[in-house]
Amino acid sequence: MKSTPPDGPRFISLEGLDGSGKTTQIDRIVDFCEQRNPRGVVVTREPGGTEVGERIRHILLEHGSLHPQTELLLLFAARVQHIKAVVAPALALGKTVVCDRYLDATYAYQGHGRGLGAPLIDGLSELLAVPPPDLTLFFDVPVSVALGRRAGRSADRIEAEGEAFFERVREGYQTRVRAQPERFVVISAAKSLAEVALAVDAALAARL
Ligand code: T5A
Repeated sequence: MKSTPPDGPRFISLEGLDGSGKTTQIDRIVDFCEQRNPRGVVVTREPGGTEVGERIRHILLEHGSLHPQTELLLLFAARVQHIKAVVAPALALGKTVVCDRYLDATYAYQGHGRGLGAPLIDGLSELLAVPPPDLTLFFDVPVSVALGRRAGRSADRIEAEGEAFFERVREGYQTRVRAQPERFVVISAAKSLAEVALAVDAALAARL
């Protein structure tokens, strides 16, 4: 292949509360990345991104009871398959990978939201050699805004959690940002669609 991949970040994750608006911006992000990388862009998501991962996603999001540790291990099972089958091969080919949710969601939702703590997630990530993303766009919104955007839509098992759970999740994300500020760009996502789009453009122009 003659084209050269860009030097900048190629493994990009999008994070935020359910209803933060990250998925709404994904096409814009992908367009931007496609212009930067002649080798192409793979768009994917977690949990999911592979056939088995999508089946695990269904178990995770359908209603019913799951112990928090079971939830965590299912997420990692889906993640390992996703890394081995999708993320690592795409990066090896010089492509950019845009992933709707990844490892930071586990720290935020399972570590903080469910109260499992970070050391267990650190340990599993190290044991399974989970690669960190190069760049993470965190779409930050107050919980009330996220809940308002989801109003009228049926909630899955995780979305059915109460406000206090999502406050902990948001704190979890903010803790991750404070710990690794160089990897994150925080987008103030409570603004209008047009303003958020401009913030996304500025973040990508500065970092890619
Ligand atoms: N999970 C995932 C874990 O618990 N641990 C993990 O490790 C991982 C990887 C995934 C669930 O799995 C959990 C977290 C999640 O609960 P999902 O369906 O993929 O489930 O959930 P989300 O990725 O959160 O998808 P959502 O659609 O719920 O949220 P988004 O992507 O943040 O929001 P979006 O873009 O769909 O927008 C929501 C609504 O708001 C409007 C949109 O039009 C849409 O109607 N909107 C705006 N309105 C006004 N102003 C703006 N700026 C707006 N932006 C969007």
